[in-house]
Amino acid sequence: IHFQYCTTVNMQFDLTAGDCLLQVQRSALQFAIMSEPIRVLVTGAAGQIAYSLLYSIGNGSVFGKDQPIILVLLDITPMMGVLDGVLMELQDCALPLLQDVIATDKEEIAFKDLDVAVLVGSMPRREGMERKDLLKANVKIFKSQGTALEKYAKKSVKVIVVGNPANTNCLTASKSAPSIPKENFSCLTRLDHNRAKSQIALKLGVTADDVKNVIIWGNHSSTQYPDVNHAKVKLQGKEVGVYEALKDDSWLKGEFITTVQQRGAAVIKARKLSSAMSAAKAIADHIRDIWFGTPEGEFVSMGVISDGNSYGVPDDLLYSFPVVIKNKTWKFVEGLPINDFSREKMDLTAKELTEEKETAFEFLSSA
Ligand code: NAX
Repeated sequence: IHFQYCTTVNMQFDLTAGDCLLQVQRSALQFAIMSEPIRVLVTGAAGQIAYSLLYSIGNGSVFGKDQPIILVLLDITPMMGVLDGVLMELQDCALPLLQDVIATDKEEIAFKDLDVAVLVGSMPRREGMERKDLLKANVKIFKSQGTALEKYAKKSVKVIVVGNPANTNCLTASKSAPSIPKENFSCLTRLDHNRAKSQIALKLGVTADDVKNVIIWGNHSSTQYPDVNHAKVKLQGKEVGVYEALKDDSWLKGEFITTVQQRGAAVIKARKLSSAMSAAKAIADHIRDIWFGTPEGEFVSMGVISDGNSYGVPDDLLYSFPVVIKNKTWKFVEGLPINDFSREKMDLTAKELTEEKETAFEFLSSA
């Protein structure tokens, strides 16, 4: 059935009264089905994470099967040839939801009228590069992209930062876009969250879906704290606490934590490339939850602005917390009891983020 063509002209002249009514009803249905397209930017679009991510966005797995999308791809000038190949492949996928795909190396084109910005591209750490040099290079990129968001994007834009150091890059972008609410910025710790879920599921011989409410606190770095004190697992149809189900405190307080913290490095060692498929899946999970909300009774981990949290994390840090999301707005999960073991680990990662922020801000004024 085609809903497109119910014009005033054919209603008046070409159709019988019955046909006309039917057409009008069909037209109304079309409006209900087809929403306005949203404009979604992915930076680092010629890179390996984007290569897995773009298909999920285009096929409706992120924003829904009835949400048309204008997809904007940004990368740096030397990568335009590669990006052209990605563009051709997206066209060849013949995805009905993709209304347009725009590939560019210009921020003023890329950031215009955005509903969603997924900032994946960043300066990678090269051999011999100091952490400070890496931060400096990224402050420059994320200040520039934050300024472009401020200038060109919708004020309602949702910004998801993936490029590392993700938390501090996200804070830099937010500071550079003061008219966009701070709450619209988040950084990806969902990959760490998914890794934690899977480690527990593997240990208990259940599926990842049977495990919920794990938490990643803090920085997306090796100081992150994967916490399962509040996590639940479904065993034989009943929900029980993970500590109670596993009865292996020394594993949970030792190897489990280091496995999750070091998982990225382990993937690089094995694959000679960093995580891409799992990173793209985590980005899709993160954005889908922002768009559609978290399931009742479940929370997820996300790097967000720490202002007003009740867990003793200093304000003005981009720190990963447990959050619930409704109507595209996140809220901290409140009132979880924190034991001494957790406190120490949460403070350690906050300290690292405070230091990263101070270093980044030294560069921010000069970038
Ligand atoms: P790739 O090196 O494959 O791709 C990065 C792309 O970004 C390249 O095409 C590069 O040209 C582009 N780029 C660099 N500067 C840019 C700029 N100023 N504007 C637009 N594009 C730019 O890296 P990939 O494996 O895709 O990883 C991308 C980023 O994700 C890295 O910073 C990586 O460390 C980070 N990750 C973050 C994760 C997280 O959980 N937060 C997990 C996965 C990943 O490690």
